[in-house]
Amino acid sequence: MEFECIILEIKEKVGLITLHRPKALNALNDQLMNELGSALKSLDSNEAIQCIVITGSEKAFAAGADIAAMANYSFMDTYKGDYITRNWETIRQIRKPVIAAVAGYALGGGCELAMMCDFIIAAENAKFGQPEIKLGTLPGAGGTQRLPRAISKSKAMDMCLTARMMDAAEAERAGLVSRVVPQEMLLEEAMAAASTIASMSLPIVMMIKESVNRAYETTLSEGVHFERRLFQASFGTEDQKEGMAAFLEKRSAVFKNQ
Ligand code: CO8
Repeated sequence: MEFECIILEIKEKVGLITLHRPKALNALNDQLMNELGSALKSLDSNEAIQCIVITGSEKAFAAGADIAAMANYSFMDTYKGDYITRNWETIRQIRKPVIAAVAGYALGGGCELAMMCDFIIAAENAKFGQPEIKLGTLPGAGGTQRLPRAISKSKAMDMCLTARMMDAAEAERAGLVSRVVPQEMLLEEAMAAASTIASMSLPIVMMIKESVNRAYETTLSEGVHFERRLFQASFGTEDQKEGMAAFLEKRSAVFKNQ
């Protein structure tokens, strides 16, 4: 598939997706979300790929859903036609880790897209916000649900109700992002993190992603039970034998994804 709104590159075992609608600060329209979904699915099913990075430009990761595209929708358009929302859940089906490398604005749907990734590495100029209230609407891709889980109810309410932006330092303090790096280091840092993950056993990586995500969907005791089963399952892999043997033999493990 030819892409117009994203750039897809393969760098060794890492798939790099760059959101690319520079004139609209990477506003997320239907075409972009279609292309993103299709690129993510193709990377997920590509056995040579072990980790995925999504990034934007220096000025904007994404300034939100495309306001021009949705301004005139009626309730029936959005409800019956499922316009706007229909392409947004694909990323949740991806089993390999997805890192968001965010510089500049991550607003509205842009902030929500970053939060749907497994973790966020931010450049010092990153700004996160849910300004939908200023447009007479509210976050529609999980902002009101994922923000409270990520940064507490108080800060989530503050951001969603006042539309104020959070800078990278505050986002790191609040736990929204895992690390903040100088802007010129952003892609290097994200790709290095992705390469580190890609050097591990892919089935184990996928089990860890599944298990951490379960923490958001269930009770502590169910989550711990789920984790225990996956931990036990890891002893059925060749990679566990290799990882532990390599430690005992004081050498680097060579994982076969088996
Ligand atoms: N949609 C469409 N176009 C946009 C958007 C957007 N979200 N953001 C910026 N643009 C366009 C501008 O219209 C402008 O285009 P043009 O040059 O043709 O006039 C161009 O990008 C550059 O923008 P600015 O001139 O405004 O640049 P500034 O540097 O002055 O300002 C800002 C940057 C602060 C980021 C400003 O552009 C802004 O406030 N943008 C809108 C931010 C916003 O409100 N985002 C939330 C959108 S609503 C949303 O995301 C709902 C999510 C629901 C998802 C549901 C799916 C399940």
